Amino acid sequence: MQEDFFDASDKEAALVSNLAAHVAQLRAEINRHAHAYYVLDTPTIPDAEYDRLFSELQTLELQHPDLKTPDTPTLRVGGTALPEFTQVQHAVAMLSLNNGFEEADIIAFDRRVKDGLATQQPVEYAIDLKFDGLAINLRYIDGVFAQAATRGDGFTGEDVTENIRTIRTIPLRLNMAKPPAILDVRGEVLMFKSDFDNLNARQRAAGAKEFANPRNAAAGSLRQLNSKITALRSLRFFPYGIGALEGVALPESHRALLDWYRAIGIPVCEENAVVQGVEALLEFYQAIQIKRASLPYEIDGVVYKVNAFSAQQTLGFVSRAPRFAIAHKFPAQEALTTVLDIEVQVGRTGAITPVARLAPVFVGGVTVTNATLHNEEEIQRKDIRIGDTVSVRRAGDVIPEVVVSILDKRPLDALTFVMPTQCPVCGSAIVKLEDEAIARCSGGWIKCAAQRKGGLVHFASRKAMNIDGMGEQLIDQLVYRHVVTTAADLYKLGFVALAELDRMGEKSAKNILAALETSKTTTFARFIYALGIRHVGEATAKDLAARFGNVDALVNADEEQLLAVSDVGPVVARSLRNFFSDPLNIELIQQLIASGIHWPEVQQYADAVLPLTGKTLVLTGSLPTLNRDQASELIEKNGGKVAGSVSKKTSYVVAGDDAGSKLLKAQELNITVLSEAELLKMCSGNAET
Ligand code: D41
Repeated sequence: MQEDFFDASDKEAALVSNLAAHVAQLRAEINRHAHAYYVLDTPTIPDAEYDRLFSELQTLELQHPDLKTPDTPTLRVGGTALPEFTQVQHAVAMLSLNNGFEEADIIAFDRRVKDGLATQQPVEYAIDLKFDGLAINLRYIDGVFAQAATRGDGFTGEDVTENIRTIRTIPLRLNMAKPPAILDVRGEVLMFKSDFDNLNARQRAAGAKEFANPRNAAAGSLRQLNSKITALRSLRFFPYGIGALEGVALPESHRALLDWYRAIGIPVCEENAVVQGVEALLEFYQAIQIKRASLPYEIDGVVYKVNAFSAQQTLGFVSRAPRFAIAHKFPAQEALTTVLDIEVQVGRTGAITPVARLAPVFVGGVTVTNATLHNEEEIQRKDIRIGDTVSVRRAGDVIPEVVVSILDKRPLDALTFVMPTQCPVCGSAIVKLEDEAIARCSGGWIKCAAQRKGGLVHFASRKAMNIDGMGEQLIDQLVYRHVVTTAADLYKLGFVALAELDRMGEKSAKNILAALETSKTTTFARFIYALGIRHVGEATAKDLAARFGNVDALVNADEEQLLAVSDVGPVVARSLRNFFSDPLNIELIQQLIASGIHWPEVQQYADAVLPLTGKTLVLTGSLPTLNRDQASELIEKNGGKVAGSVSKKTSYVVAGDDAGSKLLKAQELNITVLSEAELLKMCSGNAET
């Protein structure tokens, strides 16, 4: 036997070296899977198998501490808490960046660059996104991650090595045969929007404080003395520059540097560009602003850098900022202002929404004077008081909201908001059901003008009765002048009453009357939806129309019959019964129909079993002749339902050209895929769309 050739100590040595090889192999395997999972977003093995490999490595390292290496992935889960952060001197100072806001600032920057380089030719610039995160220096010694430090004041930062080690996309060892003796990678640590939302959901569930925005969450996570907490926070890193470098030649340009980073295993943000001249900078700025909301992370601008390092060197620095780079910032999305008052608004269903009246503040490109506070609980949770200085946020077309109250700035006489007990519009009692966060005015539309107004706006809206020109402002006047009380009154409006209103000429009055007339020809589904019954949205209205076919059948349906409709659960059924058992609502319906509202007779599921009755279809790609609306209408006319995504409940997927992931999902789930021709054939005889 082989063993006879070894003495005892040889045997031990062989076992240890086998073990070392095994541990190294295990580590390499884990790194490979982790890279696929965290960097490439394409997992290569099931999570459970990964966990098994990981805990095997942990166990082996625990039993044989000498086999532990500084780049082992097990260190990524965090370790013991630090008493405090230690200071780190940066080998090369971390500069700051000058900011520009206007095009003129950028044109002036380009002018200075051209002057500095003594050229009239368009300059080659590299463009990066400006991440709203924290600047960090990563130090690699002989290719192994050795230290990470915050920017601090640019000269001295804090040692956050163990926290940074938990960031899965940062390689612990560079992917290169001959690594530099020293490499300082500079970049931004940030949190993706989705990770931020998940974190806040977890904080909420744990009763812990939520973070105001991804930047605060990233900063808070990085400043944890206990890296185990940081490890749970899904931070990311994107490089944007370089500090010290020893033992390897510096790439020639910013772009070449990023390409090199990518090659040695440091993921680079792919939203970047190299362009010639200042016009192209401004074009990129415009284009990225449009894309901004759909990016998975938050940015607060873009950064322009002269691409060639030689030119960067020629330009040099002014005080601590480079002359070769400038940040082109977006208008602020968040700004500070004071809460002048907190009032409540009454919606269509009586929902009472507290609204902060604010000292006017310019944010996200507009002046904001109001911000929603959602509900009473939200005000308590965020501890917002009248008189407080608050941070207000407005992103894109989103309704402005109060993010956080700045407690340091709270005046002594700040007032706590008290939810009124009576509706500010009609004086009826405000009630709050136990299971709802929302308080409501109990007046209903009869007593409460705000609810009447909301109900009428809904009634006239595009997806309901689609009364062209009957908008909020017009309805506001009609309601507050008591010209109109119910939806039926709209159809009694005459020329004189309309022409008397503010901002209403003869022509507009005529147009409104014509629009009212046109709206009378409608569908049963639209009519049901227009009634504004709580919990009855467009889809439920369509189901109800198809199931009951006419007003009498719907109004007289009992709870059991209502529950038989797909999508109608106990809450919706009860809401429908409530609505139809109120004689005033029945009178309203009768008046509306008497005024001439009508619709083509509905084919009912119950009477005729249609070709697609009970089937759910999903559309994907572009069909040869039908557009999306036409295809949906065809399917619904034939008793089918159209859903937005493919699931086990999908009966058929109708696929056209350029069908995407829905088609793949259908194939995965073994769902029959139809062409447009096959769909038309199934519906033949019922295809009059
Ligand atoms: O995304 C960023 N926040 C960002 C910051 C970026 N994309 N590029 C940057 N480039 C530089 C130079 C030009 C000095 C290499 C920066 C910063 N600096 C920077 N961030 C904080 C201070 C300086």
